[in-house]
Amino acid sequence: MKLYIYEHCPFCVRARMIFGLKNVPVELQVLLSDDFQSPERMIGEKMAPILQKDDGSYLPESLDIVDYVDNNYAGNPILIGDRSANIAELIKQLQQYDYKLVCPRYIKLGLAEFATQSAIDYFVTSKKEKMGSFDQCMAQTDALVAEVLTVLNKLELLIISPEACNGQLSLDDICLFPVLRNLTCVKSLVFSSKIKAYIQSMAKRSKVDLFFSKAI
Ligand SMILES: N[C@@H](CCC(=O)N[C@@H](CS)C(=O)NCC(=O)O)C(=O)O
Repeated sequence: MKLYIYEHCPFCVRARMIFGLKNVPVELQVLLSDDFQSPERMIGEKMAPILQKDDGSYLPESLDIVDYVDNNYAGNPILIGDRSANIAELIKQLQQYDYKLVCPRYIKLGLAEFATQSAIDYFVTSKKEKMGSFDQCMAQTDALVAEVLTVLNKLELLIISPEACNGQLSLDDICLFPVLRNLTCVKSLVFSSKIKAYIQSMAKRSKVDLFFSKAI
């Protein structure tokens, strides 16, 4: 199977996780951020992730990909834990910081989807309407980090184990880890040891890289 992704995309990380967690081999192919043609040819719109199945057909939508792999590969499903409404609420709150805190950093991390200037230009222009200039967002880092920390303090109380936030792997891990992983590109954001342990354990088991070493 082949998975088309953007490295920065939290939805793509969801799809990558299930392959890592179940040890199912997959070829990763990073799309350029301004490549409309490839995704439109595969699924009729510009959107990632896209899974190309073994039969050559294409499956979009991160949670559909997770469900497909979990139910059809490498034995019994592993995402069998209950979900938590409290975790879901905190994920929603953390997702709001993807724009102002994390997007301006993505283009500086050397990610494959931003390998060309036109790919960077497309990304910056497409986000401008929702978030203003990237430089203005970077200047708000301290205030945004303080806000994120208040959410992370609540999350800390809910994480039961570094192996699975609710104690047993569930879709909450598939939705929570990608959001935390992307926050690892914010240099001044210091995670508590409990949350850091969760991030590092999930990264290892999912085989998804973190951004700590290139954080800005
Ligand atoms: N509901 C979709 C959302 C995927 C999504 O929003 N992907 C973004 C990247 S983070 C995308 O491809 N946006 C189009 C673009 O970048 O132009 C899923 O879960 O797969």
